[in-house]
Amino acid sequence: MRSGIRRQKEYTDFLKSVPKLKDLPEEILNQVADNLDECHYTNGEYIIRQGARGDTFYIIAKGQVKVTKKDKKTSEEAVLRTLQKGDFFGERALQNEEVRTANIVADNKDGVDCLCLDRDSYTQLISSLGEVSLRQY
Ligand code: 6J7
Repeated sequence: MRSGIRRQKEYTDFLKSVPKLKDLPEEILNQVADNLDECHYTNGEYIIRQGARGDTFYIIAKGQVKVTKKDKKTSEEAVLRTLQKGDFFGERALQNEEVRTANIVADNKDGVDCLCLDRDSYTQLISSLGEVSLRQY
């Protein structure tokens, strides 16, 4: 089993490879790393469902996901983009306690691994980073 210290170093190194997070102060990166959980999803699984309440922020550690959104008129799901390792998602519903604004679907035959952060840790450690919280699509 990985020791806590080794895992924290592994996570901190990974966070430093994420362009929009890498400039956070080392102390904050360490606190983020301390609060991350590993989550695994199988191919095709909905990680986030549009319209649901959500309390988690995600960073992709392995695989890719599709971002999809339901068309109000046709109810069909359109793919908006795909995200890869090092990309993040799920910040929108954490900004104003609102619901999820799109679907996130695992899109990798070997599954998708994410590092997940709860609402409190996101609010405390990351939400002040405009590049994350105010991201425009
Ligand atoms: Br990534 C991404 N691209 C989009 C987009 O074009 N529109 C919307 N509404 N959301 C997008 N997202 C991410 C964003 O992080 O999909 C997430 C769904 O849950 C969203 O945050 P969320 O609304 O919490």
